[in-house]
Order: sequence, then structure tokens, then C-alpha cells
Amino acid sequence: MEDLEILSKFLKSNINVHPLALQELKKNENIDAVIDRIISETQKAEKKPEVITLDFIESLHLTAEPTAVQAPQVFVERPRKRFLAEEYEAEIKFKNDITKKSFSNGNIQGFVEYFNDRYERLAKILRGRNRLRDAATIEWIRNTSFRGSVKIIGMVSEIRKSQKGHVILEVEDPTGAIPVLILNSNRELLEISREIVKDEVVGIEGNLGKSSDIVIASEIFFPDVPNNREQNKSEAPMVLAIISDTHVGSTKFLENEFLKFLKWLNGEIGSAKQVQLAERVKYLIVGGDLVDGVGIYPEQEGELLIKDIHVQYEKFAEFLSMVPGHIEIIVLPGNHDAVRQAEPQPAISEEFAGRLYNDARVHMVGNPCYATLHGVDVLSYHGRSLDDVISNMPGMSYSQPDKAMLTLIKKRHLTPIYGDKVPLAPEVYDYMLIDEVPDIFHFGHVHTVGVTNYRGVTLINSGTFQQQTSFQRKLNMLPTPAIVPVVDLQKQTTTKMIFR
Ligand code: D5M
Ligand code: FE
Ligand code: ZN
Repeated sequence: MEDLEILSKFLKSNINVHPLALQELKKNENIDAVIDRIISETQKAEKKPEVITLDFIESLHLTAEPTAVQAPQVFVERPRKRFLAEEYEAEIKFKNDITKKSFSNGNIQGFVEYFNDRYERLAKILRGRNRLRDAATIEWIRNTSFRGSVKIIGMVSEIRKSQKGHVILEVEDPTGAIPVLILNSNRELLEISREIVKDEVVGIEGNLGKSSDIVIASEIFFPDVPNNREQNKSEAPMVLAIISDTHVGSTKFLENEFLKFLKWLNGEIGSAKQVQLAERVKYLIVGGDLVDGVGIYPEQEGELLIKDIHVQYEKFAEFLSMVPGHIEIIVLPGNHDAVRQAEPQPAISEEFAGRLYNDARVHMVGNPCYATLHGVDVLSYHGRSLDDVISNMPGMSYSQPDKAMLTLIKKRHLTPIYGDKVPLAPEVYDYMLIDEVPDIFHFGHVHTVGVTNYRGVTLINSGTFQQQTSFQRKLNMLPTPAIVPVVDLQKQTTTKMIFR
């Protein structure tokens, strides 16, 4: 039987098991019977033990003789040893934190500059690809008498389907606009075009027909991730735990499961291997929706346990104070937090999260946030644009957040679609653009866990600690709560820890 399976049997009766006791238990052939016996013994005990220790098991005389090295008195009641992560200084660098920037007021000029900036920076990435080095301007194409293969880099302003099933993209660059035709006979390209969304920048190779008025596409390029990318690794054996969407204050917040996560961080529960992993955790990222907020959706009041947002943040801070002191915590906001909704979002303010500001190891940052942790680049974004991607793109679903995230990293943009559900603030600089490919690409928001690796980038959705809400039930959304992705920054491997 797997460690986790054994632990979950105990956890169902609210009992934790010391790692050494777990090792001892596993020596039993008839482990199911042994577990039942232990659970019934704990019910009988005068003072119900919170943790099953080696001593307790031995007092029941049901395990094999401990070997000399495992003499119980050596291990039980020893002082808590130093965690490996305590031996290392944190190495955190933040790039481009929007919290420190001033925001535009969203006028027309800001809007024009915003799209220019988006175009120029994505075009630069596209032009870096061999096949697009010699891309022409749309103005040149419009005026040329040349007939043959041409390449353009343009922003998609419109996507239409003709009655015959051809796809027509209206494409713009700073010099002009031109329609691009994807023929219904080109199955492969038609399939690729399903991933194209409005306002993204793509490269197109195609042919000019009789006139210079339309390009018949033969190939489409996304900015994408270079295919020879080496993933950065930490030299030190440091570990990063990633959570989001705790929704403290909601009646659906899974407090017991969250406490289990905190106990694990403290080395109090889990198998020997899992405790060793906990001892290496140096960083914790909280990817937004810390609290459920107030007045976020219609009839939310009925699902709120704490109706005052300040108290919700107090409670959240109380939980974070249980994180071991040597762990650095990065906190970004989500759409339920008390901060402007338009993205990029600044950090949750001191007015609401004062207690978090008083904790020196808590870094309050904006959304999105680009951080380097022990040499590993992490891009964290709450993930609201997943709603737009999932509703606009065929083949996407809430149950596969990593698939939707993959299409975004290929577009090198966190929020490619402008003016749908995600409110975007038109800054003069597009903060949502992914100039530098990170080693870890982290989102939350959709409440489902997903992990994938793509060309040296680990894509992680950190799920939630909130049970399905009535709203999500109506939409048939199935959250995967109380699962925490834990990244070994030295090996670049990710474990999903289940706290149910
Ligand atoms: O969002 C949690 C999940 O629920 C996320 O995938 C979106 C979905 N959700 C929540 N509210 C709405 C509305 N109003 N429309 C569509 N989808 C929604 P969270 O940000 O935690 O509420
Ligand atoms: Fe959420
Ligand atoms: Zn959210």
C-alpha cells in the first residue's frame, strides 16, 4: 500500500501518523487490519492521540520488532531538528513589479500606445525566428507587383468564417491592414487557426494571388518558446510550494485541509519522504484569491462565513503565520481580492492586508509577478484570462488548465484577447506580454490543478482550497481542491501533494 493511501485512511478518522510510525506500520503484512485496529484503539484511548507515534504502535504489540537503529526512544520526543531550508539564505529577485509603477488613466492615447507596444514587442520575438527574418510590411505587400510567397507579422483584428468554411483573418501592422485567407482545403492550417484569438500577434507566410488585396496563408507562426530552451535549475536543494484561491471567508473554504497543508510544511505529517520534501521548502507562492471578498458575485452573501473583508484578510494572515519562519512567501492578488480589477493589478494594499505587511518574509506583489527564486525564473499570474481562452477556443476546458496555459505561452501573452471578460488597463507598456520565457509558468483561478512541461517550461495550475460553489455547480465546473503542486527547484520535478 502506498504511504498516501495509508495516511488518508488515518486522516479520514482525523488521525495523523508520525513518519517513523508509518515506516513501522508498512512492515505488516495485513496492513488493513492493523490500521483498523489502531484506529479503534485510538477511539478507546483516554486521551485521543493526535499523532500516532512509534511508541503508541509498540504499545499495541502489533508490529515487528524494531531494529536497533530504530530504537524508539531515540526518535520519539526528540527536539525538532533544523530544516534543511533553514541552512540557506533566500535568493529572491523581482522583475518589473507593477505595484511600483504609476498607472495610466485609460484614455484613447494610452490605448493606441498600448497596442503599439504590444505589436512591437511581439513582432520582435517573431522576427527573431529564422523563417520570419525577412517579413515585409503590409504597406509593401499592398503596393507590390511581385507575385509569390510573402511573409507578414501582424495583429489579428478580426476572425471570420466564410460560408464555404474558409477562415479569414483581418491582420494589421503599423503600415496597414490586409485580409489573410485560410482555405478550407488546408486541414492542417485550419486546425492551427482554431487557436488564433483576436488581438494576438502572429507571423504568416502565404501567397499573393492575382491582386495584392489578400494573402492566401500557407503557414502560421506563433511567437512561441524556443525549442532548444534549457530550463534553469537551482544549485541548492530548494523547493517551492504553490497555492492559490484559498477563498478564506467562504463557507466552502476547506479549513481542515488547509491546516493539513500547513502541518505538512511544519514537518508534522506525511511519509518520511514527504517530510524530507517539506524540510526543503524555501518558497511559497500564493497566486491570488486569498479571500472570498465581499460583493464579488450575485448572492455571494449566502456562501460567506466571514462577511467583513478586513476580517477575511486577518484570518488569512493568521493561517500564513503558521508557515515556518524560514519560508519566504510571495503573495499576489486575484479577482476576489480587495484591489482594482483591471489587469495588471497592483499588490493588495496595507489597508486591507496590514498584518501581511508586518511579516518580513511576506512579499506583497502585483499580478502578474515575475520573480527569480534561487536562479529559477517564475512567472505567476492569477489566471483570469483562462476564462476567455476556454470560452473562445474550441477544445479547451476547465478540467485541463495546463492546455489553455500552453496556448498562452505560445502566444507569449497572458491576456491576448482585449475587451472580453478580463478587464485590461491600457498602459503605455504591455505588462501582460511574456518577453522572457520563465522556467515555471504559474496560474490559478480555475480551481483545477494541472502540471505539464513544454520546451523547458513547467506549466502549473495551483488549484484551490475551496470546495465547489453553487455557482460552479450550475456551470458543471469540477474543482480539484486541496492539492498543492510542489516543485523541486534543483531537479525541476513537480509533485502534487494531496491534503484530503
Ligand atoms: O473563479 C473560479 C472559477 O469559477 C473560474 O474558473 C471562473 C469561474 N467563475 C467564477 N465566477 C464566474 C463568472 N461570473 N462567470 C464565469 N465564470 C466564473 P473565482 O475567480 O475563484 O470566482
Ligand atoms: Fe478563485
Ligand atoms: Zn479567481
